[in-house]
Amino acid sequence: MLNIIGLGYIGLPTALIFAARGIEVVGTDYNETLISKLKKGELTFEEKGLAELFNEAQQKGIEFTTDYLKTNMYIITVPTPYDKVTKKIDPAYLIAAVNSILEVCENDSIIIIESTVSPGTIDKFIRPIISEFINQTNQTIHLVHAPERIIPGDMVHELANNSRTIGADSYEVGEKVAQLYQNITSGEIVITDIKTAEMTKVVENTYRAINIAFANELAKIADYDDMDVYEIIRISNMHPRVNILSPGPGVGGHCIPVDPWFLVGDYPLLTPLIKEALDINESMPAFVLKKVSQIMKEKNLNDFTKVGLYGLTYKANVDDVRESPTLQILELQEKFLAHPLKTYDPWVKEQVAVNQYFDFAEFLNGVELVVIMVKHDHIKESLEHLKGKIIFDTQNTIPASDDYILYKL
Ligand code: SAJ
Repeated sequence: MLNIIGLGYIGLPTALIFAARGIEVVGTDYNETLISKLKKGELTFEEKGLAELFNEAQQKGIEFTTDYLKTNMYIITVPTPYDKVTKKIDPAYLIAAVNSILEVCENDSIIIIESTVSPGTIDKFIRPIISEFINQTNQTIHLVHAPERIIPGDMVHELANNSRTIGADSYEVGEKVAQLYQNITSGEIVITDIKTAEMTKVVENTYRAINIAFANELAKIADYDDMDVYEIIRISNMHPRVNILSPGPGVGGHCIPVDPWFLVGDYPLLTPLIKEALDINESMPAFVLKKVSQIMKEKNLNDFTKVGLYGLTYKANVDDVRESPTLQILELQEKFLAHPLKTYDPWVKEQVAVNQYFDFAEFLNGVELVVIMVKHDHIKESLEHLKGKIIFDTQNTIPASDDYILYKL
């Protein structure tokens, strides 16, 4: 039996896919409300293909509980938050999960950590707990790091197809865990040591952060000298070895704006490129605000109540608002005691911003400048509602039209 600890954005889909593929799974979370929802068959967030996977997992008998189960195989998918000031990881949830597992697990258990951690975290915080337990009980416990790789918006497909990294202390244990993951993915499974596995995860997200930063810097150059950054990227990408990403209003989510800071924090003198890239990405919300104020001046719009931010999530077609560029803009405004701009997001049903609307027509009412922050499919399907408006499309998502005045990043 496989006990999966932490049923959030990563843990829930992971538990469901293992169960759907015929593994006996019990999902554990300390949040009673979440567990009672799951027991009733209600999903806790929206994700393509997740409802179907939930059905399959239920048919195969998946169980949910707030307890830790006695077994010999655990996967930990708890959050690993970071301190916003020091940028250091907070391993408290991870440590708590490991301690709770040790209270119930069988001898010779394997504890697989999927949560993202900074390189060295397992050696520094987790290994000492395990060593002490082994000394006291004479039992054997094996630690494994199998960093998650799935992208919100396409999680179910990626769970079933991505290649995986298994970091273990011995090849035998790595092989056993690789066999477990073979049940869910058709991708290649690579076995390495734990520290390398930790490092690859952070490196993968840092690679993406740097490439997004390059696109963002190009957007600033193009803006300064009146060029079309999208045309420049489109043409450059025709070169067989060039693949520039898209500029945007900032980088959100819990991974790409966060993980690279672990490297900057641990190796400050060796990471000038990474640090600069992160600073560029973090400067984008302020850049958008500056452009908004320029557009307002150009159009003689001197009333902020006539400006609305469309999109609160950190990217398109998900309901996740963590570190979203829109929330960053609102924080910036708050810092300067400015009245928060109107916001609307078709995917966000809970209140996350002060001046948030839940009805698109009400949001648009009185708004003359709509800033598209997120390229939800919804906005592309709602073009007729934008008639007569000024649009600042930070995501290059809607076509030029005589119906509205269009500005781009
Ligand atoms: N973004 C841009 N321009 C782009 C691509 C993305 O500005 O060209 C922005 C997005 O709008 C968003 C942010 O970057 O605000 C991050 O979005 P994303 O779709 O690139 O990635 P995440 O954060 O949803 O998921 C990433 C993935 N990592 C990589 O692609 C290397 C995913 O595979 C990881 O599992 C996930 O981080 C994680 O949990 O670490």
